[in-house]
Amino acid sequence: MSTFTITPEQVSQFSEDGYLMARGLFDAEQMELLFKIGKADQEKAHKVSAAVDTEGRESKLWLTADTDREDIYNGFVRCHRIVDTMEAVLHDEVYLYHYKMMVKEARVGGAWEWHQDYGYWYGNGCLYPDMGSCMIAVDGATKANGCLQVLRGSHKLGRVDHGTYGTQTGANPERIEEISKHLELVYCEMEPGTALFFHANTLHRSDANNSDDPRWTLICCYNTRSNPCNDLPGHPSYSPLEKWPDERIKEIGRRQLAETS
Ligand SMILES: O=C(O)CCC(=O)C(=O)O
Repeated sequence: MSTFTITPEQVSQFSEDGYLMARGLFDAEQMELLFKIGKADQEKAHKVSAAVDTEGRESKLWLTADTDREDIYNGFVRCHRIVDTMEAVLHDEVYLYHYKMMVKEARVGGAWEWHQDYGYWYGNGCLYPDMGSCMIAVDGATKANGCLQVLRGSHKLGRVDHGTYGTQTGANPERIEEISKHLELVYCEMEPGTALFFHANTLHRSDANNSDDPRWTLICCYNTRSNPCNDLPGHPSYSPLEKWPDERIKEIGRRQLAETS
């Protein structure tokens, strides 16, 4: 399979913008395996929980920090093309903080309010915002089905005050209004297999899904080794992450799919 190595220009772009889009980071077979296994996964379906948006709609996800299994999710969260990229943009060794499937179903999936992930993770005792996420499109993500939106360069603002909006942790709306006058709003439309790396202080949100198309994304979140953090369920403190060759995604995925079908 093809290799992916982030270039120095892309590292600079991440430092400037607070995010980096890697189009086609994963190929069609990798994505078909994740799609089929993820959508049929009854164990994870039972773990789905909802955060309610300000309109009362449910934004659903499952989240885990489980690294004990040799499954397709671990194939993704441990793969070099994600972990090496994250280490390059965060300038440190990273470990897995958790991973989650954002389950934005057609017609019913709710919105995510403006926030920084560090708005959530600050409360977990993470001392620095030196953390990041990689969002992988499982379905195509478009404006119509509620793709991620980011404010370009917002990671440079530092941590914005957060409160509770619906049942979500959200950034202060007056502050967002002011920031929006100055920073560009970018809709991150993504084909399946495209990945978006973004900094923990990058302001982001997404609309509710009013379309007929589901919008599932797998988000792999990492903390840096030198960032002290409380050891909480689903939000662990440092333990080394063994990286796996990218080829393992297909090896594991083919086996897992055969076992489950
Ligand atoms: O799935 C989305 O649209 C938003 C996800 C998000 O904001 C998050 O996980 O921090």
